[in-house]
Amino acid sequence: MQKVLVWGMGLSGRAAVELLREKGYQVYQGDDAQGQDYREYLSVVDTVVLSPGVPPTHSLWQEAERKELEVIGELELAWRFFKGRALAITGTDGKSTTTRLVYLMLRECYANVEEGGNIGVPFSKIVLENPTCLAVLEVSSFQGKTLKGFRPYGGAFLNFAEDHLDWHPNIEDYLWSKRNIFSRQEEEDFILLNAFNPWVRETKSKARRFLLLEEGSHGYIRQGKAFFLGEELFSTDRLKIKGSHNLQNALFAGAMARLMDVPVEVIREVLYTFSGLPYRLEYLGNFGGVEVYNDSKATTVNALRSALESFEEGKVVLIAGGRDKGGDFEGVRELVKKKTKACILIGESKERIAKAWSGCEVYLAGSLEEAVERAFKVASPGDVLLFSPACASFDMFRDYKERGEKFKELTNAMKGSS
Ligand code: UMA
Repeated sequence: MQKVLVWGMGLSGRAAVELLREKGYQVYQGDDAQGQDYREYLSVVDTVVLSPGVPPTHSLWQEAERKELEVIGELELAWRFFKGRALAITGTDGKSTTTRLVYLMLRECYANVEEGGNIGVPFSKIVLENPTCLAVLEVSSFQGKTLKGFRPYGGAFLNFAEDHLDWHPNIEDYLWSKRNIFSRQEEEDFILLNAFNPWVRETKSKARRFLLLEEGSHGYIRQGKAFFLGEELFSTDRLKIKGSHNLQNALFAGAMARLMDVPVEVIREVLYTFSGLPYRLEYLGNFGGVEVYNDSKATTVNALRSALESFEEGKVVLIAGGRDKGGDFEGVRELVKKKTKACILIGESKERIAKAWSGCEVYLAGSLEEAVERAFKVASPGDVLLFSPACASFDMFRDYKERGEKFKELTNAMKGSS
């Protein structure tokens, strides 16, 4: 690696450029949104560093491989300059919450811990500023696909379900990209796997394997108590975060922290005080008797399923829809029917979802604003207003955060007017 082209000037790309410059490499950079053409660089560089958003169908990726240039992602680039230990957390859902929990637990016991990767701070930025730290990394499948030397000391593969089929060519590629995160682990490393999910369970790694969730496996939850390696980790009724998926996240985080020698008391303290990440089934409050939850981060059908399972039957007024990522909406029809009183659908996918949820009380809305207004008309005191889109946000918003903020703003305005 001598002359490098970095493509995509978002968070990852900018951090990669800074890291490479600091290390003395000759760096070229570009971004499709700025109308730049990568072709002029391909005869000059030997390595291409892609931002995670750049898909495998991108002609740059394909042409670079045809020319036998090395193609890596920003996370792999950072790894090459990293001198500390990394913990990698992945899964279709729950990875940000688990990453944050592990970080909060480790921070109490280690002097030099950083949190980054898909959750927010690019790994390249961490490596530039603190290359010997213990890095708790959320790793996405986009980042996983381009890893070649990355070897996390500890790993957690939380769950796996269909997702991101607008980026990965097929589900096999999505699974391969997740498994690739752990494929270079050695015997002294460890990996935590979801025992119930066959795709996860069969992940190959030389590391010490710990299976979680199934009763009788290394860690599980029974009668309101979570256990790992025979030791009681926490009581489920003391957690502030809602839903069975969050119990699983808590178990994975606690088990990972325990394997890093964090005392059980510290694990409990963190779990019993953590109230969740913004936009992930975030409780916004009671608005005229209606409990409002902001789950804008739910970009998959699976995340919607987890959210719905957290509430009582027939009480939920659901707002969903956005850019379709190829999700199986038919697969949740019965659950939607059981849990919701009404569904208000928005975005590009609203007609498709309405068709998939035939038999449910469905309204179509032209904007999120119209949807929120309608939701408050339909909901009665004692009901739950849940915004859990099960779709990407890019048809109407910059990202799920902007979408979540807009929802917060709109519901607050309704509170003001009620
Ligand atoms: N771009 C191109 N060509 C493309 C695609 C993008 O030029 O084909 C350019 C865009 O014009 C833009 C830049 O690349 O200027 C954006 O790059 P990016 O989409 O890779 O985003 P970053 O800002 O670098 O943020 C990335 C992650 N984004 C994605 O994976 C899409 C962030 O995860 C992550 O927090 C950040 O790196 C730091 O590590 C976000 C995400 O949505 C939260 N992740 C997905 C998810 O969680 O579902 C995987």
